[in-house]
Amino acid sequence: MASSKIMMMVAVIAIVSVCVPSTVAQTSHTVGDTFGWNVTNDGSVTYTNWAARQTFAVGDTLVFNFTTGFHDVAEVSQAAFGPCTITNPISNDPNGPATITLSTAGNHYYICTFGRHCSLGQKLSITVAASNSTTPSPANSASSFSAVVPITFLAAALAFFH
Ligand SMILES: [Cu+2]
Repeated sequence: MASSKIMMMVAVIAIVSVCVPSTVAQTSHTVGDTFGWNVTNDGSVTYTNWAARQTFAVGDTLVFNFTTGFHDVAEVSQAAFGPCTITNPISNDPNGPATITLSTAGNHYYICTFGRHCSLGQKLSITVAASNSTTPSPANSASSFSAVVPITFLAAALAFFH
C-alpha cells in the first residue's frame, strides 16, 4: 500500500514537471530593465544593447515603464524611426506603464514623441520572430489543458492519501 502511494506521488511530480514548462509560452520583456523607458542621452545605445539581449517572439509583450505625462510610446514605421518623425504613428500609448503585445513578426519601431527624447536616444527597434509554436490555436488549448491535468492529478492524489 505504501509503495503505491509513492508511485502516485512520483506520477504526480512527473506530470507537473512535464506540463508546467508548456504553459510558459509568452515572455514579458521589461524595456530597459530597471532603467525603464526614459531619455538616455546616448543615441539609442541603451536600448540597442538591451534589445540585443532579448529574443522576441510573436505573442510576447513589451512593458514600457514610464510616468504618464513625461513620456509616451509610439510605434512608428522604419522611415519615421530614423529621423524621429512623430506625425502619423502606427499607434500611440500615452499612459505608463504601457504593455504592448507583439502580434506580428518582423521589425517593430518604438519612440517617445515628447520633446527631443527620441533624438536623444529614447527609441527602440526590435526584430520579432514568428511564434515558437507552428500551430498557435491548438497550442493555446493544449496549454490550458496541461494546466488542468496536474490539478486533477493533485486532487486525485489528495483524495487517495485521505
Ligand atoms: Cu520621453
